[in-house]
Amino acid sequence: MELPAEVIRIAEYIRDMRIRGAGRIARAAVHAMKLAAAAYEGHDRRDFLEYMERVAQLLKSTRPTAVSLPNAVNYVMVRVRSAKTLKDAIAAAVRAADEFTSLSLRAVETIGRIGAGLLEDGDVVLTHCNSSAALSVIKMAFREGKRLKVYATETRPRFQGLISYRELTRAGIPTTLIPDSAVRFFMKEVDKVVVGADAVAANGAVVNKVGTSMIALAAHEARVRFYVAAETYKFSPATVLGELVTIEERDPREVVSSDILASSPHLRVRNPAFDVTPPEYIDAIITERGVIPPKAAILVLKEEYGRMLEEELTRITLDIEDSAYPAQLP
Ligand code: RUB
Repeated sequence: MELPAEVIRIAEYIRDMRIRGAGRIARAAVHAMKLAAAAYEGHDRRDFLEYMERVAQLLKSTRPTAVSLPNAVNYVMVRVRSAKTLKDAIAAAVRAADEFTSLSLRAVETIGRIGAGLLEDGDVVLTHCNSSAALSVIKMAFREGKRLKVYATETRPRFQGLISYRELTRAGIPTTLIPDSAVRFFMKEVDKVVVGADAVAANGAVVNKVGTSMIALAAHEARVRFYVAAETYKFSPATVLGELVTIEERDPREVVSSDILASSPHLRVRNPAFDVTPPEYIDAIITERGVIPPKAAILVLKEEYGRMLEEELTRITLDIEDSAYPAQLP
């Protein structure tokens, strides 16, 4: 069966960033899976599984960095695969998608409540890009009566800082937009930095919008606290096994116009969308389970994906045994 047009459209919207931000991407993906399951017209469980695997693949292929995306898709697929009948598998997809969406929205809200405790009355906060989790912290602290001022970086080349500026201003928070390159200039006025995450690695390193690691360096130099707000479904199980998070490189036309590119045949442009901030530059990660030091990321992963990781390790061990030993046996 062909994939429904609406599912293909959601995948396109994620790829071209009309739907963006790690949390929103994850929720849009499970919504697409729910639509796909409800639109299935066949009569065979195996055929349905194969169809849902194609949906999962399409969604996972849209953007490579936000780990929330494969984690969300896998959340649904694990439940779909374990259903015994076609009817149960369809119902499992719909239920899992709804479950994920509500746990995700609740997590962002809880992060706001927990993180607000880290901000104090009178704080000047700097944020980068546009993160629902980071803004949830700032907005909640403001709602609690803390008088805050925010610097929002413009976030070249896609200017997501403008979205943050609008969202914070709408909430009544005095916000100033600054060029990314002015971060160090303003850092002496800043009390705390709060950013989001696309992925958190097992060693506590955080992958977020490109520029985040430079902000962390500037904060470190000025002894300004640097907080990351991240739901636990942004923690990457694959990094426990040593895998690196893929950094997306986007079209050079996001950096310079097609006209300039066409008239400058020797101009080379690179456009990484994310960078990695080492755990040493992060004071704490605010999750819906509580505030943790970055080095405790491995514990969150163990708690969240313990069984899955054990299965993966067993699979790898078996693969190694299968492939390596027979060659050496007589
Ligand atoms: C968005 C970005 C955000 C994280 C966290 O990048 O880096 O900081 O995704 O966002 P892009 P949230 O605009 O390229 O998707 O807290 O909303 O999940």
